[in-house]
Amino acid sequence: AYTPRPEDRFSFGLWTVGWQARDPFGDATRPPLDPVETVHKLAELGAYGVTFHDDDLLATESDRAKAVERFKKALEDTGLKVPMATTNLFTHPVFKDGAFTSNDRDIRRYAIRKVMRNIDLAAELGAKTYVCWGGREGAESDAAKDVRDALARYKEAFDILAQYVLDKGYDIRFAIEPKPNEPRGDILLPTVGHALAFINELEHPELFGLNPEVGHEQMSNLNFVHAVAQALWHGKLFHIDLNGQHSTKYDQDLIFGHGDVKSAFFLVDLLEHGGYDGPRHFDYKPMRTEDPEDVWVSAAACMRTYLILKEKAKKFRADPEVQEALRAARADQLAVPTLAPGESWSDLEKDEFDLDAAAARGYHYSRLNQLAMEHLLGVR
Ligand code: GLT
Ligand code: MN
Ligand code: MN
Ligand code: MN
Repeated sequence: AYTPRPEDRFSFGLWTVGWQARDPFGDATRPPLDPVETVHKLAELGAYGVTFHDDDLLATESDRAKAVERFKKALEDTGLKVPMATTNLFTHPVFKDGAFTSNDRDIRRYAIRKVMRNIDLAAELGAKTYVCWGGREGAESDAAKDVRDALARYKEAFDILAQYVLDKGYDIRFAIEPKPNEPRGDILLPTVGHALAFINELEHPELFGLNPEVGHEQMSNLNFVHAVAQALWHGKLFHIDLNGQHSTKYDQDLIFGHGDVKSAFFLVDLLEHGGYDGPRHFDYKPMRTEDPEDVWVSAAACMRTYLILKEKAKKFRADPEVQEALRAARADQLAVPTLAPGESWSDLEKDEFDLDAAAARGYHYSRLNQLAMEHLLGVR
């Protein structure tokens, strides 16, 4: 029952399983991984798709044309899809002060060119979503740049890229990925909320949505389930990066569910019952302690955990006691508009209301929450 199938729409970035585990204190602990091998392994494990940065394709073959040919052949041989692609605007030293928001104009122009070039490949491979994670767009000092100018340049870059996609006739939408810090001291568009507000200022807001990542909101001590729910409510959940994180420390990129498991449970419940039909994309990093075989164990774990939580969420929703507890909490009443059809503010003045009785009513959330815990702990 927990065997992943392509219908489950699981996808992985080449940079996830391919991470060589270099960190600020130590060298790589694993050899480079050939993208062709990744495609075959992911297909064997039951994944649906693979995603990539322009530069990821060059992991073991420096000739771009050759690398693309080999990658395409692997996709054909396995049937794996490319639902999303993205650009590396953070590794090369040229991006040390940002890409779209670098103080240097020629660097900003180069960055936009680099994205355009990879959008062509993304379109060719059938990707519908183009992720933009601005990891280097930020600063360590408030003296470094005027944030208002930086946001104006950020907007300018996205307006240019939207026009590029429209002029080329590509069926691609952009998904902005927020993150509060790391690698920059402070990153622009740090949370889902900041990004949602920013999108409203763009020339083509309809082409822009979100790619929220579990750990990135949790690094800000925010509730990821709430962030995703709000993105859904705005019609902006274009894509999602699933992983695990233990609260407010460095970006851990753990296996999905290996951080805050209760949040992971409610997240899967939301994704499965909230109308999200996009890929379930894992953006995790196999731990530095792991060898090349462990990497595939960790990839399989992400998918298996998702499927386990999916089944638990389904049982939770179907449990008559849970349904009863939800009614007792009046959770269903929240979906009822506060004014009846045809009513206006003047009708509120006619209400008879027993303030003390209303204040005395309990919501019985302890029982509801315990039922969720028991489903999660496997005793129901
Ligand atoms: C990088 C980052 C991720 C982003 C990737 C997309 S790159 O690994 O840490 O969160 O999703 O650019
Ligand atoms: Mn991360
Ligand atoms: Mn990451
Ligand atoms: Mn991510």
